[in-house]
Amino acid sequence: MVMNYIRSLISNTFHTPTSEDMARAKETVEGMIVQNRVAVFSKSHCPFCMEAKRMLSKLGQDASTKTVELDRTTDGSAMQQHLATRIGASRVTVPQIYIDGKLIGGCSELKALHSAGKLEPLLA
Ligand SMILES: N[C@@H](CCC(=O)N[C@@H](CS)C(=O)NCC(=O)O)C(=O)O
Repeated sequence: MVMNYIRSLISNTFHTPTSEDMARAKETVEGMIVQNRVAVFSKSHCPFCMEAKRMLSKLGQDASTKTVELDRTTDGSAMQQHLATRIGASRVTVPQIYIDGKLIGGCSELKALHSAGKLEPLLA
């Protein structure tokens, strides 16, 4: 557990993703988005991510939500790069939240949808 965390930390900090890393990351990200009602690309230390995950949990979405902590995953850095590439951006922040394959945005966008009463219908 601790070794895995140290390995992913070193990998994400010092390792520039190869094309093989990027191909694997793409497959993982696209699979996660397609196979889960709610997909959350998160980092374990990120307060915005914690808030978004808490909100989804309060809305009863634990069973339908797949979360990956990019800072605790060997391909996390490559996955974050792919998340940017797939929306034509040079970089993205975390969390990146997808519902039914559609990008919702980050925590601010999730909260805005919730405040407008538009989140629950998406999750129904
Ligand atoms: N407005 C965004 C802010 C998210 C944000 O600033 N996240 C930080 C982590 S707490 C981030 O992604 N920093 C760059 C990174 O970790 O790559 C939201 O509400 O989700």
